[in-house]
Order: sequence, then structure tokens, then C-alpha cells
Amino acid sequence: MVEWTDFERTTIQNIFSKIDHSAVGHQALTRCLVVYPWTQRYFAKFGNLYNAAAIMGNPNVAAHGLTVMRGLENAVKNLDNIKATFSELSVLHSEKLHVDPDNFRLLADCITIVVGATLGSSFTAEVQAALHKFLAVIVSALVQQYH
Ligand code: HNI
Repeated sequence: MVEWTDFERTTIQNIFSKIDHSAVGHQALTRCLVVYPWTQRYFAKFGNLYNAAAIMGNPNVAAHGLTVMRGLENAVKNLDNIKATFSELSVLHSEKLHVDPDNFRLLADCITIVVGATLGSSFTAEVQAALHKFLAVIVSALVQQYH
């Protein structure tokens, strides 16, 4: 069971209430596909991922970025039960999509960078520490069904 301080709970909820989920998801997934091009292998059906401009302009990337954020929002609503909440998602990424679990940390880092750029000076070290812990719990929950 993950223990959350009041500050961590409030901070995580504030972040997700402040940010534009569509914009953050789109920018974070774009960064992941551009900075770590091997991650493109999982999205072959998304169409043109030829370069950064194509990736940024690809509507499937935008839509999936929002899907990822909706997954995170579900975890925000279930902070005390993320592992169970993400159990099916873990099976999907492991057994159907065969996503290398290292990539979860890469996308989580891209989300952190975009949230930091979005929040600017209010993205203090303490705020980043709370987001980092939340995303680390997410990554751990997504990896739980990998064997
Ligand atoms: Ni991920 C589908 C959430 C990381 C590749 N992913 C989903 C769905 C959610 C989701 C939600 C939709 C499930 C459904 O349709 O029922 N993915 C997340 C979250 C993270 C994550 C919360 C981590 C922060 N996914 C990744 C990573 C990759 C990835 C790192 C590959 C690099 N995900 C996929 C693919 C799909 C997917 C591929 C299926 C997309 C499709 O439309 O077929």
C-alpha cells in the first residue's frame, strides 16, 4: 500500500486539475516518439511518424496522448488503489502490446518535462517530487503483470 502525505495528495490533484490533459498528453507522447524513436515501433498503425513535425501533426498521436492522460486521471481518482486500478492495463501492455517496460519510465519523464514547462515557476522541487512519486507508482503498477 502506497502512503501519500497530505501535501502529495493535494499536489497531485492540483496538477491534474490545472493542466490541459489533451495538450500535455499530445506533447508528452510526441516527445517520447521523437526523443526515443524506438518507441514508434508500437504505433505502426498510427500512420506518418516520419519526423517530429509529422508526429506532432498526427491526429492519432494527439488522441492517444489524451488516452494516456485519462489513464493517469483514473489513477489520481484511485490514489490508494493504483495497483489494482492498473492491473488490466498492465496485462494489455505486457501480453497484447508487448511494450518494453523500460519505455514506461521514458514516457513518464516526458510527461514530467511537459508538466514542468506548463506549470513554470509553480513547478517547484517539492511539486516535482510528488509528481515523480506518483509516476513511479504508475510505472510500477504497469509493470506488475510482466513476467
Ligand atoms: Ni499505453 C494503449 C495508458 C505507456 C503503448 N495505453 C493504452 C491505453 C491506455 C494507456 C489507457 C488504452 C487501453 C485500452 O484501449 O483499453 N500507456 C498508458 C499509460 C502509460 C502508457 C498510463 C504510462 C504512463 N503505452 C505506454 C508506452 C507505450 C504504450 C510507454 C509504448 C512506448 N499503449 C500503447 C499502445 C497502446 C496503448 C501501442 C494501444 C494503442 C492503440 O490504439 O492500439
